[in-house]
Amino acid sequence: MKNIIREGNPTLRARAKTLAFPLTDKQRELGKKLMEFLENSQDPKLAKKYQLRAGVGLAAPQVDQSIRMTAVLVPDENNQPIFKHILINPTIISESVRMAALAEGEGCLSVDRDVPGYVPRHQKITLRWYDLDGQRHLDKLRNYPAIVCQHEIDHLNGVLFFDHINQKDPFYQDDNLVLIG
Ligand code: 4LI
Ligand code: NI
Repeated sequence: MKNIIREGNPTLRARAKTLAFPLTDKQRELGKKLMEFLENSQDPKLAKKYQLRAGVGLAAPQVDQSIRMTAVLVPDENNQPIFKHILINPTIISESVRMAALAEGEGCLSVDRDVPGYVPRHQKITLRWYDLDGQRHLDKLRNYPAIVCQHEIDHLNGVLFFDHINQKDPFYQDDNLVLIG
């Protein structure tokens, strides 16, 4: 299916280009493929069959396309999507002072090793983006979906999750950081 590039590939460290509307057919197809990958990766049978590692977000730079596009598919405990969108040119328009991190740390489909530590992110964000048809969207997110969107937007800016981990004390937790999960 998709060829996911790994840490060390310079595309992962580049600032991805803003997209212009209307999108090309190829760009629209790419958005749908990113989401399809996430759906398949979260399906235990398909994941096993195709040897896919499960993810809740996949950004275009991770498939070597340096454009500002990412798919996010966050399921709840019953596997129902709580946030499912293909984001074009996503922008965080406001963010909480309060920070949050996944208690178990973060993983990334482009990073094949385990990098332990807390990844502090804004607990709440207001996000603006465009869909494949160029329609504008605005949503307030908190906790897990907010963390995933920040991880994916980082990919559009050449940032990887471990860039945020405290080098001296990976599990340092200041008073402003709440743990999730
Ligand atoms: C199977 C089916 C434990 C370890 C817990 C798995 C369906 C880690 C968490 C999933 C961890 C699904 C995830 C992310 C973490 C860890 C991503 C499992 C897929 C949990 C998603 C982008 C960080 C996102 C919570 C090192 C590939 N995803 N777990 N982090 N899930 N998943 N990230 N952290 N410790 N990464 O990885 O998609 S933001 Cl849905
Ligand atoms: Ni990632």
